Amino acid sequence: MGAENLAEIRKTACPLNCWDSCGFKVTVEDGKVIRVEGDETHPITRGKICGRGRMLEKRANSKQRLLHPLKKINGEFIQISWEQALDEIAERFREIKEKYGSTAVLHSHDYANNGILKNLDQRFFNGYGGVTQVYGSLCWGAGIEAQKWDFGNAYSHVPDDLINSKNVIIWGRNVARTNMHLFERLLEAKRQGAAIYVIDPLYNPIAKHADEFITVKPGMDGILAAGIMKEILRLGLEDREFIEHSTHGFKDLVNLLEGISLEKVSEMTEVSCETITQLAYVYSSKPTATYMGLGMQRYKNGGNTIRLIDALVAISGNVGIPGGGANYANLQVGQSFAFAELTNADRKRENRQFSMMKQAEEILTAVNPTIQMIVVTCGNPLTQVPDTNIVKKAFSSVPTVVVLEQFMTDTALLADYVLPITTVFEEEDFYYSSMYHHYINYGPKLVDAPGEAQSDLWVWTQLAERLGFGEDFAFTRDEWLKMTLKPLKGAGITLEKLKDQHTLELPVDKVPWSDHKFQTPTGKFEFTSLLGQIKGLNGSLTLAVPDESKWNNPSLFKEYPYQLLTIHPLRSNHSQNYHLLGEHLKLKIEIAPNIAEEHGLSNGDYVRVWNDRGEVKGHISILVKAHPNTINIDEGIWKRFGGSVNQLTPSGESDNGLGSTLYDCLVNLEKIKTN
Ligand SMILES: Nc1nc2c(c(=O)[nH]1)N[C@H]1C(S)=C(S)[C@@H](COP(=O)(O)OP(=O)(O)OC[C@H]3O[C@@H](n4cnc5c(=O)[nH]c(N)nc54)[C@H](O)[C@@H]3O)O[C@H]1N2
Ligand SMILES: Nc1nc2c(c(=O)[nH]1)N[C@H]1C(S)=C(S)[C@@H](COP(=O)(O)OP(=O)(O)OC[C@H]3O[C@@H](n4cnc5c(=O)[nH]c(N)nc54)[C@H](O)[C@@H]3O)O[C@H]1N2
Ligand code: SF4
Ligand SMILES: [Mo]
Repeated sequence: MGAENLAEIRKTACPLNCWDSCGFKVTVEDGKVIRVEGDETHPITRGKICGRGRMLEKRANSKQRLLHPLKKINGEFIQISWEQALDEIAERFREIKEKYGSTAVLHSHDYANNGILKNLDQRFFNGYGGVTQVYGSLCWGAGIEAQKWDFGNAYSHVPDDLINSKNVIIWGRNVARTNMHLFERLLEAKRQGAAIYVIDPLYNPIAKHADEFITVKPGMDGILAAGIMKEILRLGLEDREFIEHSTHGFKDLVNLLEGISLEKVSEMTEVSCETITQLAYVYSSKPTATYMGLGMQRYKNGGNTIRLIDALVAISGNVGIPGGGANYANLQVGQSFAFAELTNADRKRENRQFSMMKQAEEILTAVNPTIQMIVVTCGNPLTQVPDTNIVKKAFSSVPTVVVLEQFMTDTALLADYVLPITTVFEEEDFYYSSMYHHYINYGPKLVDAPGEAQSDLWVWTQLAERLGFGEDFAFTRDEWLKMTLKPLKGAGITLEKLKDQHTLELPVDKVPWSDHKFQTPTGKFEFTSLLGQIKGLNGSLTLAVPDESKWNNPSLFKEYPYQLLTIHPLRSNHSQNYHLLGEHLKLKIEIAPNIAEEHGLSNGDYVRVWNDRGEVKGHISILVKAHPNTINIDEGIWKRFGGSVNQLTPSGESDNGLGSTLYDCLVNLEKIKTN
């Protein structure tokens, strides 16, 4: 019998934190995953996946996988048994709670795995009594909060609705790289006659397919939206009916727009007046869909940026109509599941929160209690959290650091205990993303984990037993999965059906807000936000600009004249694949042509990029059509390959407090003489 006959093809799903949440067809042979492909029956994936999805096979089978629990003794890791690791960590938990209180433990995490059961970490920490948690998001926090202020929630149209759009604006979303199935649908829409406009400081691959590419100065999209709104109002193209009946605070918006001239908008955004007027006509020639990305809200003024774009979508009458929408995220997806029950929210006794962005500063300054232990799950803060040098100092200052990981990352290297964790193919879960589409995917366990790797859930179960609340975890995988799906019973979604069909459509609103009933305090779309005011913040729209800019910080700008973007890498989800891409990786520094001219640089030249926070070195690549004075270095790079780029980035919080300011970053650059 040939080897092929032993191979079996199984369906599962991509666990990566990504817009697309794909369905997989995986070939399993001799107890190993040997190939990962796209499921052609999946309504979004339609047989195609990206390189990151295919690389999951390499991740799972890598020789670099962590196989045993490790403990650091005198600066060196030694292998210990699970028994010893769990006993010692449980003892630390007990001791810390007694001496300092449970919030002396910090749970530092991100969302590296979209499995629903990954949220059981919260159940563990709640059962323990409540730890210090991180709030806000490096990823999309400013924009989510902005849409909650405007609409009451952050909802997108379903992917199929794109077919109804006459115009599509891709505003700061690098779709060909980060959201491939939207990219494919855009090409289809274009073939069927839709016009595509791309607004971005970088000439990314979707820009190449656009009817028009509009290059904008980074961080200035809110001002651009204000200029387009000014033109819509001047030309009388606004949707009066919607504004009158379904919005709150329109007068405040008009006053704001009167405070800036079109010429000033053009000068600040570096977009011509003609283009701004043209965009006013595009928005009014309905239906126009706006697909916003997350890059453009990682600025101090990020909340206002998204709010002004929402306002533009609203006044042009594109809210709640097929083919329209202010599409940013789709929280309807995550809101479908029974989170409170899964995480046992009521069990929490103590509570303290650190900002996700400033977790390092907060660790260093915490009192009553100080941080005694950090537990890291589904995250790699040493490469992904801004201002790496402070993050390193903070994590090194804490007596016990426990990292649950698949690989020896920069963060794991700093740990006292490293616990080896399974990959997607080695445990059962279901996967979803609240970013783009509304289908959930089932992922069965396909192979055994190598070495002694165990699931996160197994670790929580073991620790809970040792700490006396084992009954909180006394459920089978089926019982957990059923628990999360309970609210969907009425819609006919059951675990049996999900296991059988592998992909199910959630009962979401396909064209959100079509009834014009918004989830805001006034029930209307709010130009002036009551929620913002209730939170003690400025609920009015403002014409804010980035923090690190010539307007807000002229002396800094004099020293550091270039804007640094650190966008998401093509071949890796954040930091996840760099160690698998080969040891000869070169850090690439992409620059706008004017910077190359000013410094006499050519492709391949070796340069240093720096600011007051840190520096990185790498090789020049000149980007055609990039906005002047703009630099990009892809994020996610490990220390050993010249990273992290977050050595340069600021740990600020966005205007509404919940997002990061990763791209609100000025730097300088110089050529390094290598001979
Ligand atoms: N290949 C790949 N795909 C991914 C990921 C990955 O790491 N790798 N990560 C996933 C995750 S977690 C996320 S959050 C998403 C993010 O998906 P995206 O939002 O598409 O990507 P980002 O890299 O966050 O943002 C980069 C885009 O924003 C643009 N941009 C930056 N600043 C500005 C600005 O001021 N104005 C405008 N108009 N545009 C701006 C950049 O030029 C770039 O086109 O991608 C997901 N998909
Ligand atoms: N400069 C800059 N920094 C950024 C960004 C940027 O654009 N620029 N983007 C930000 C964004 S959008 C995001 S979402 C964050 C992402 O930040 P992170 O989520 O921290 O980044 P990842 O590299 O995806 O992964 C974290 C780690 O989780 C591990 N992991 C994967 N699956 C599991 C699992 O099932 N269990 C456990 N215990 N571990 C697992 C992986 O091995 C990996 O080392 O980064 C942010 N940081
Ligand atoms: S990373 Fe995103 S696009 Fe790639 S396979 Fe996974 S879900 Fe699909
Ligand atoms: Mo993200």
